[in-house]
Amino acid sequence: TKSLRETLQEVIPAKQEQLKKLKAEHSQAVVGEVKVENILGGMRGLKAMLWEASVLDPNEGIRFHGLTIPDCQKVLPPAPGGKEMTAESMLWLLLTGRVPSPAESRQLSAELAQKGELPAFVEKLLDSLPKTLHPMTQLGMGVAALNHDSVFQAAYERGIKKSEYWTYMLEDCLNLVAKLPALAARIYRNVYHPENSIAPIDKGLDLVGNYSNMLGFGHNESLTEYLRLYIALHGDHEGGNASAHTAHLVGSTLSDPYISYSAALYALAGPLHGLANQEVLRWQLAVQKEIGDNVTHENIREYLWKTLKSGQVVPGYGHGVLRNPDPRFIALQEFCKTRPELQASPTIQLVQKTYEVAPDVLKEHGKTKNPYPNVDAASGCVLYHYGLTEFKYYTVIFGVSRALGALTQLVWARALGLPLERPKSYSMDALEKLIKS
Ligand code: NMX
Ligand code: MLT
Repeated sequence: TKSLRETLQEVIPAKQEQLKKLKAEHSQAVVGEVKVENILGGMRGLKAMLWEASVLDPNEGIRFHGLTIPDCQKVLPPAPGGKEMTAESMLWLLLTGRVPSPAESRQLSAELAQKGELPAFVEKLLDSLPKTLHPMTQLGMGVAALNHDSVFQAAYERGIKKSEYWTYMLEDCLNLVAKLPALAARIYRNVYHPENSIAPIDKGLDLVGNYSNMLGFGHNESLTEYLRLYIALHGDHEGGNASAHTAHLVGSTLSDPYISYSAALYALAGPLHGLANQEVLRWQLAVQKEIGDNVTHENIREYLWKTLKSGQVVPGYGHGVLRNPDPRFIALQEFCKTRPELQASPTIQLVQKTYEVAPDVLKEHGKTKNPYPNVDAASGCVLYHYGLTEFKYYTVIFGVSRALGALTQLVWARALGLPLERPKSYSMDALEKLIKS
């Protein structure tokens, strides 16, 4: 059994070599063009970023180091007694490009559990926040405050060689991943269940097992397994999505991973990005409130049109890159199919029925390039069914997960010595001049 650090030490030199070769032999190769529509259209489709851990195909969906979601479900080790891949297995794959053995994955679980407690001042900070402050705002604040103990920042101040950056970065990143469950669970407790105490970290459990325990759902094995799948699946979605890209941009200034990831969380907190899972539940509850539990396809069709005609987007549908149903949505649906109690749930049935109607409505509406569901269309409904009904909290769970990919890239960006990100911008006047020239 190798440690994560030893494995990374092993794989980094080859990647550094690959980058050197790319620079030396292909720096001037053309891989695309920049059109005015890219500049005006949120850089959609522009090939402009290096991102190691995953690549998104518009039709097929995400691959993590070449592995599809079903591949990962087959090969990544689950928690002892469970079936779903753990966050640790996914993190190991994202960081190293290798599938960990069960022993390696468990070793990482033990390390994270060891590091999982929060500093007292962060607990105090969270406890002092008003309950009415959105849980995502609180999460970003807690993550930023953890930079008090950043080893990267301290080492940078001391003066270290560029070649050593990644080792300090890795320590901070593991520390942050380890502390996210305690941070996120404390926010849940403070905002929704102040009467409860938070379970202590169990050193024998995986990261998500502990998270579920701390949220107060540890007794519900089905929900815990769902959370494992959810957190592994949301871990990375290549580099261009708003949260991952933000972490990468801020990290490129050599900010430490805590403040880089805090910034990313505030990108995730927007309704066009991660907050959509909260919005999906809000939308579903509004449908159920208006129509009751026996919602027909026709009812949904009407409600979809009502949403669209009032100028709002249908949350959970559409995507900046994907042009097919999101395989993460499919994986979450498959999870539901394995459990009869979920199949019987009106919330989960509504997700399925909406999926049967919405693509045609969106096609007829004619605006979105992708009329199919993204992951957010399904992710909240299982949580809701099992009693985690506080939907303003859902994006926090996404935030615990996205750290896996965003922090992986920060380690790789420092290992590869990637530069400060600084694209060129133009005013409309300057752009017109450029077009004429
Ligand atoms: N409902 C209604 N209209 C939509 C939708 C939708 N679900 N998706 C796209 N459109 C509209 C979009 O607003 C735009 O209209 P306009 O020309 O008036 O500005 C037009 O269709 C073209 O947009 P696209 O090029 O298809 O989509 P884009 O790449 O700009 O945006 C999303 C992608 C995901 C922001 C967009 O599809 C959306 O707003 N979806 C709903 C929110 C959502 O589910 N977000 C979650 C994404 C996944 N995540 O977890 O981050
Ligand atoms: C994500 O997981 O980040 C979302 O699907 C958005 C994206 O990829 O643009």
